[in-house]
Amino acid sequence: MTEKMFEELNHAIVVGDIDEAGRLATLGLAENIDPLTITEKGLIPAMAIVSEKYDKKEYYLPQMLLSSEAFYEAFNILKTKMKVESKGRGKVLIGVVEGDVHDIGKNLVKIVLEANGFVCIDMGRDVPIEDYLQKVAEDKPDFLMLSTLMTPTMMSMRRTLEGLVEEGLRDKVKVAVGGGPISWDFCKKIGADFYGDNEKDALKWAVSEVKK
Ligand code: B12
Repeated sequence: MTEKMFEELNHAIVVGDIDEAGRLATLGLAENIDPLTITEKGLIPAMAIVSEKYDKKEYYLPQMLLSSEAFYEAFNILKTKMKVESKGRGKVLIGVVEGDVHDIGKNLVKIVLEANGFVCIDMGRDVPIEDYLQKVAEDKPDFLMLSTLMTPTMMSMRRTLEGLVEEGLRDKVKVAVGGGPISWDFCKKIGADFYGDNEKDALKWAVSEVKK
């Protein structure tokens, strides 16, 4: 897949052309391009453009929805060919916090971790705090990774951390947080261990923690 085709894939997602996004993803795979590379070059930049357009009020909810659907059309095709390495590097419980349905970022973090030997238990999106607490207690993951893209739902993140402390689970799991409104400052305030800007940060941190 040439740079031009990555551009075309980004364009298909930006304009919400679901069929074209699927076609180009399939084409990329047929050309033996690594699905993670296609995701990084052909899909992620598109969502940054969509965000910009929304901020500038060029896009509204319907356009965002179409772009997300086009993103997932391509992503789901690529996902089938992504290598899940079973190096057993560690177990990650990952999800989007209660009240938030934005899951594209979380899914990217998950796929990159899986491709690098981590086992991920995906809680999905808009997940009640109690579900996280129950899963941490039952499944004993090494890492809990929480995502949110909205300011109001930052509180769900804080309450999840508080819940871990109340249930005596906080020292049993390492916690990373991320998403648009999250920062190192907020991470420290709520007592999480790590804040990451993107999927590469999440992976780097998890790998470094495993080595300790
Ligand atoms: C696509 C989108 C949608 C799609 C979501 C589809 C889906 N399945 O995810 C749809 C159309 C459904 C949607 C709905 C809404 N949206 Co919206 N949406 C966006 C948009 C344009 C892009 C988000 C995205 O996918 N980015 C691409 C991915 C790759 O980036 P990312 O998510 O940031 O993830 C990366 C990093 O943050 C990091 N990361 C993420 N999680 C984690 C976790 C860990 C542990 C780590 C280490 C790292 C990490 O790594 C990821 C990969 O690089 C953003 C704009 C923006 N600036 O974010 C608005 C945005 C998030 N939405 C917004 C809003 C307000 C809404 C709605 C409330 C709109 C409405 N009026 O109904 C609803 C939400 C309903 C709800 N209860 O959740 C606001 C939130 C404002 C705020 N600060 O509170 C934003 C910021 C737009 C804006 N500028 O106002 N949205």
